[in-house]
Amino acid sequence: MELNSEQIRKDFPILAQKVFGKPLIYLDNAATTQKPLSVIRRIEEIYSTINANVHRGVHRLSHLATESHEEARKTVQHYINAASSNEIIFTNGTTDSINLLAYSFCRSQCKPGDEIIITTMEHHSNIVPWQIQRDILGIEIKVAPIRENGEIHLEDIEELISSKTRLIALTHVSNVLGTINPVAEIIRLGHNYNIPVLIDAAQSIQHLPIDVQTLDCDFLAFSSHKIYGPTGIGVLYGKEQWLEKIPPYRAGGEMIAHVSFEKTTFNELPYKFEAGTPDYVGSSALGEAIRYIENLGLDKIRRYEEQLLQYATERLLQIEDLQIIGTSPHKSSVISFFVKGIHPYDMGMLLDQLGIALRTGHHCAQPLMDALGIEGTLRASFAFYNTEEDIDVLVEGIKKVVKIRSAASPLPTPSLR
Ligand code: 7TS
Repeated sequence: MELNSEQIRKDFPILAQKVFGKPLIYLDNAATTQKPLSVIRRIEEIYSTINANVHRGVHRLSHLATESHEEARKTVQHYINAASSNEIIFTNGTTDSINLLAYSFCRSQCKPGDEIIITTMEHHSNIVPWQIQRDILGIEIKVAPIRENGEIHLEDIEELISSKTRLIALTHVSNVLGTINPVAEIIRLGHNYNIPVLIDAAQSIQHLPIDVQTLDCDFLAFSSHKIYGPTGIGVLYGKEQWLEKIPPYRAGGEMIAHVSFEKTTFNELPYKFEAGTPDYVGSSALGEAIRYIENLGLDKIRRYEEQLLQYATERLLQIEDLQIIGTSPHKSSVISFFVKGIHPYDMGMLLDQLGIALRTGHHCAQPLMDALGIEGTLRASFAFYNTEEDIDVLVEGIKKVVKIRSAASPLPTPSLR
């Protein structure tokens, strides 16, 4: 049985809303996804029944809250097939996960002159944390280029590898181009040179099956809010031998074994990296979101979203002067585009009036925009609750805006350099 999007939409109350009197067409799923009722209800249920701080009390509620939090860790472990739940560190999102790794990894594994390889298509959160460590520690960042159609090629990464390379950090799926990178091959390449690899899975965890043991990645980061879970919680997966080797990032309660004013020893994994009260409500709700996806079936989600991508690509390309940025045959359900003569921001504002939510701008990937020679794009990104009718409304909306615009005095194309 394929996905029944009409039935699924009933699980997402927000989608039934009207915006400016028009039915909401939510096409900003790469920014954040909407939440199913089961996730919303789990949050309410925890606060209504078992709320207590975790790992601290002997009392019943604390025990139940701790159980819920640790159960969620196991749910994440099984979802990405990690070897142990000790390898699942709860953070507050992808950005936090990468900051943790950049701090802990660079300070323990890098000396001045060592190199980190990233790519041109990284989100700022996989650029800036490395730059901060670069400036403190005197390491260097090497950037793999992208090809014309928005792909990364293995040989371009291999060319950057040297005896000083300490880590390769790249995104699985580009949040702008939609490109699905050949991460398995890149991880193998890294390992041929004994270089560990971090995968930023912020844009893949909700679309593609990920098995960290088969992939053999050393680290992987993602955010709950992009996989139908709540905001404020995310995950850093790390191979146990790596997590044992690198020092804690934040310090405080929970991450210690013993504290005296002279000396402190740190807690075991995963708690060594989880200072302070964790977001046990968020982790539990993330677990619920994963259960929701597993019930639908990631393979069905993938097939459905591929159909949407294909349909949207074909329909959008029928619009005169519309150009899609990112044309790799290996794409996830993200389409960046612009229409010649219309600034993406203007287009986005006018589409908003029609109830259509999509994103405009540089999408936190300014170096990619520079490489492409543009300032920004419009971006439509799809989830399994979107339909072909949503895409039809988008296409009609764009045509309407083009018509209004060409009736007014035509703009130059400020988005193009
Ligand atoms: N990495 C990638 C590839 C992303 O797309 C994002 C967020 C992040 C990291 C950071 O995730 P966060 O949850 O820590 O913020 N991307 C987007 C986007 O494309 N539009 O809004 C947020």
